[in-house]
This record gives sequence, C-alpha cells and structure tokens, in this order.
Amino acid sequence: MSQPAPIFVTQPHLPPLEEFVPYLEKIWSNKILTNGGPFHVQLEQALCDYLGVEYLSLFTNGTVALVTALQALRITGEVITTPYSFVATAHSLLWNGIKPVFVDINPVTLNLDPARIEAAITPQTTAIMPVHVYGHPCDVDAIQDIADRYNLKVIYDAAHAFGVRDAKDRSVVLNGDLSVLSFHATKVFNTFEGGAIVCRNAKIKKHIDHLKNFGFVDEVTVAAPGINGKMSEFNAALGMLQLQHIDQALARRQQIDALYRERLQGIAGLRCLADAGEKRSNYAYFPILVDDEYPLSRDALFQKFRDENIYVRRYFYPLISEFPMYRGLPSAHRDNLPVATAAANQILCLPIYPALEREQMDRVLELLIVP
Ligand code: T4K
Repeated sequence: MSQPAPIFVTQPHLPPLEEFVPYLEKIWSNKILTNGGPFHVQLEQALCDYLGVEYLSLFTNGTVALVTALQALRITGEVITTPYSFVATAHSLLWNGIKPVFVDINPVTLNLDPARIEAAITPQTTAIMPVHVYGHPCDVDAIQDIADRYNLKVIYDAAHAFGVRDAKDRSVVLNGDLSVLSFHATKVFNTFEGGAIVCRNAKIKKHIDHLKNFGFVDEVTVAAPGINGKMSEFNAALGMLQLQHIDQALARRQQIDALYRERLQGIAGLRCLADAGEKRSNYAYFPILVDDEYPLSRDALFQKFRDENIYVRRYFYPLISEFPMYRGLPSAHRDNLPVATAAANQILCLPIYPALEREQMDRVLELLIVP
C-alpha cells in the first residue's frame, strides 16, 4: 500500500502560475532586474498601503534587514533580546559585534517578558530586540515604557507578524524605532526570499535605502559601509501578485486555527497558546505545548509524527542561548531562562497553511487524540 503524501509544517502559498506570466513578461521586456526597479517601487507602496504604514524599505531577506536595522541606528554594546526565537535574531547582533543579553519570556505569550528587562540593563545596554513570536504581538507599551525611561532603542523582529494589529488596532510594525519583516517562503506573505524594514520617517528610510545599496548616495558618493540588501524585480513582482491573494490565504489560516482549537479542546496534557484574537494574529503557526500529563513526551510525539511522514517542527528548540556561539554568555545560563527552557522542551508546531486539506488535518489530529 502506498504511503500518504508527507505533510510539512508549512507549504508556501503560491498563486496560479499563469497569473505570474504577465509580470515576468514585463521584466523581460523592460530588462530592469534589480536596483530599485518599477516592481520594487510598486511593492514598497502597496505594502505601505496594506500594512497601514508610511515608510517601508524592501530587502533581500529578513536576516540582512535585521543586520541593516542595527547598522541604521548605530547600535553597539549590549542588546536585550529573547532566546526563544529563530537563530537569525541573535545572529544579527553578533554580525554587528553586539553582545546579546538574553532575558526570559512570558509563560503565556512566549514573548520577551517586560517584567524581566530592567534587571538586565547595564551601562552598555543600547537597545531591546523583542520578537513577536508566532506573530502574536509583544507587550509593546510596557517595552516602550522601559525604553523611554532608559533611553534605549527598540528594534522589533517582526519576521512572523505580517498583517498583525496591536491592542490599539494599529499595525504592529509601527511599534518601536524599527520593525523587521521576513517574506521567506515559509512565511504568511512570501516573495520566495525577502524582507523589509518599517521605519518612522523619510530621513531614516533614505539612510536605510543607502545602506542596502552599498552605502551609495549617488554615482560617486558612498556615505556608509553598506551592504547589498536589495530585493530583485522577480521577488518584488511576485510580492505584487501575492498581495492580491493574501486576504484569502489569511482567512483559510484562520479556519484551520479554529478547527484545531475546537478539536484539541479538552485533551489532557495538550495546551494551545491563547488565541490572540482576530487581526491580532495572522495564524502563521499553530504551536501546542505538551505537558507532563500527556501520555507521550514531546519528543516521543514528535517522533511518532515523523514515523507517519508528518513533519511537525519544534520551533523554537533548542533555544538560541544553547547554540555554541551563545552558550558561554552569562545570560545564556538555563537558571536565567526557566520559562524559555520549559517552553522549548514542550513546544510542537502543527502543520498550518492555506492548502492544508481537511483530511490531512484529520491525520494530524488522530495522532494527537489517540496517543
Ligand atoms: N527572525 C525570525 C523570528 C525568524 O523566524 C526568521 C526566519 C528570521 C528572523 C529570518 O528571516 P529570513 O532571513 O529567513 O527572511 C525556516 C525559514 O527558513 C526561516 O525563514 C524562518 N524564520 C524559520 C522559522 O523557519 P527552517 O530551517 O525551519 O526551514 P525549512 O527549510 O526546514 O522549511 C520548513 C518546512 O517548510 C519544510 O519542512 C518544508 C516547507 N518548505 C520550505 C521551503 C523553504 C516548503 O514546502 N518549500 C520551501 O521552499 O527555517
């Protein structure tokens, strides 16, 4: 008997191929492939409109955008951040010669815990880099309050948070000094690879635009040691097309989220993260926590899924603070990070993506319900 097709934690949302052809024809005919071409200009504006922001700069990916965001604000010394994220968050600090200082997370949201930030501030601290994990908004007001009192910058890693709104019903990426988005293939809105920095005024956008183009201000002037962070016309054109399908994709994600929640209710030992509420989530991930009460350990459950060709993921295990380049830091010690350590050992992200079929969800749920 043939095995059912594998199910991955995510599958990129792709528009019908024929819809992309006219975009490609335009690129082929005008022969502008990159360096701020027409699709790049259009996508920056379209994303500003969609997200409800004024200033956005496209990037080749989220990681280069994070590295550049830190450069743009000339962040040095120490930056307070979360160990419970994808490794790119802390790597962006190391690439800038900045020391990450890990602070524990809130047990309900799994985001950086504002109540623990102040104790980690030293004279070297210059900024806070929180992450809206799984697209759920951080406690942005509490974080801004601390930043204001200690004169710190705030750079949000908003890689997961496309289209999310905060408690005041503002685009979540308007918080902090800068917010960084990822448009990687695995994200809610994807341009294959891509990313963006959302900033607050035209002056900083101009500076960021220079930085992503080697520091060039004009043909003969290089104002800063910039990098090549430019998004190509191919990716930008794809972004324009993806935007036409994004609302439909988000609605389907929301249905899947609701169905999982309903079916998982009352299973002893499995906990869903609190529903952040409509518009406050983009349903980018469906994380569950496997408690001691559940008959299987998290890793035994993970393996059980693998054996059935279902590739659930342990985002975020191991913690960033466990990787060799971070584990020697005093703040990386597990005693400093009990909540994050427990979450990393209990977390499992279930498949969620617009094309996930009901029958595939049933396969996933069956394995959870009958361990
Ligand atoms: N900050 C945060 C908080 C982030 O989560 C990320 C990225 C970043 C910063 C950096 O942004 P970027 O520089 O990436 O723009 C994936 C993604 O590569 C990464 O973008 C993402 N976070 C992270 C959470 O997940 P992996 O190593 O788990 O990806 P991979 O290749 O194992 O893909 C997961 C599953 O998705 C596969 O099992 C199958 C499916 N898949 C994947 C790709 C790439 C497809 O079906 N097609 C595809 O093309 O990191």
